[in-house]
Amino acid sequence: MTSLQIGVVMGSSSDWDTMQHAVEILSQFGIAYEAQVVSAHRMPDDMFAYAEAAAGRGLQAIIAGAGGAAHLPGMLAAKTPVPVLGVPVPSRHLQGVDSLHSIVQMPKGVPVATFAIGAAGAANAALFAVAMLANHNPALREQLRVFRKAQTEAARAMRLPPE
Ligand code: RP5
Repeated sequence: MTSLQIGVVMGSSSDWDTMQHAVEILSQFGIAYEAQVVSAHRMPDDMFAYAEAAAGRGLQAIIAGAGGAAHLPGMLAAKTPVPVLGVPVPSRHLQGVDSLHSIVQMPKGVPVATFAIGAAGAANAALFAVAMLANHNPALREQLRVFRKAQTEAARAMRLPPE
């Protein structure tokens, strides 16, 4: 059995619609992951415990999604040396621009790699995590090459007007 590689966390189950796109990619590439709710504001002690245990549990990266006052990725990054990939979840009133600003505007010294708002950001965070793991895994790098090639071929096959 492959040991756990990537943690996917989010502030609420309401973030799942967005974050499932990260999980889909990780599944597609056969990455061992876990997914759970870890809320910065509603369960701060659990958040710190998760961050403090992450390196020792072998996590190679944490994909963290949150919406609104999206403090989860930044606070995780503050408490772990494991790379944190932040996904801004679309919010009800400000469409996720608030989430994006909350996640991307980290102070110098505590980075969070921040992705696009919504589904594309979630999928890309997972693809970025796959690329990181592929640095030390030739078979995974080949999988990534095949994925990119299929994407290129699909784009080349596009015809206008779209059906
Ligand atoms: C954030 O508050 C969560 O990440 C979520 O995006 C947002 C709203 O949460 P719910 O009120 O839907 O649980 O912490």
